[in-house]
Amino acid sequence: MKILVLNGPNINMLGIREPAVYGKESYADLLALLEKSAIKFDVEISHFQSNHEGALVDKIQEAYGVIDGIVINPAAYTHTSIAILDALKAVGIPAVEVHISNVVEREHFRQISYPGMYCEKTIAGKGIGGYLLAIEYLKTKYEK
Ligand code: CA2
Repeated sequence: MKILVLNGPNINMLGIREPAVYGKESYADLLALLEKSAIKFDVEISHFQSNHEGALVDKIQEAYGVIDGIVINPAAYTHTSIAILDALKAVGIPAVEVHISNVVEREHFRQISYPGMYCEKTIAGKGIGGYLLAIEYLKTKYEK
């Protein structure tokens, strides 16, 4: 099974500030966790991070016919991006939304998720461990 892990703006800066909200782990730690998850769940994992909405949309489109499941943390685009929602709908690939922080307990402006309207499941507030849970969910449900 092929899983694509997508991360939006500033996720590459994890660990340098706001540890109380996002934890102490860095983006490199997250990539190491993805490698471990690939072995643990016997899946092929590719990953992509961008600070640009269109680049994320391009990557979702490229996944069409190639990728079996998407794990996406759209970061701030969560709360604004109908373009990412439309791209997910266009490719029709099963997707799980991940948030490192517990967005439901945060500011009012973080309470809407456009990509989440497509995603089968949202995992929030579990730190970078949420990515592992999302991969496990996709593997269990869509194993090939
Ligand atoms: O909790 C999450 O995973 C978020 O998607 C993270 C986004 C935020 O805009 C979402 O509302 C929730 C922020 C990405 C990381 O931002 C940083 C802020 C300070 C230091 C390092 C990264």
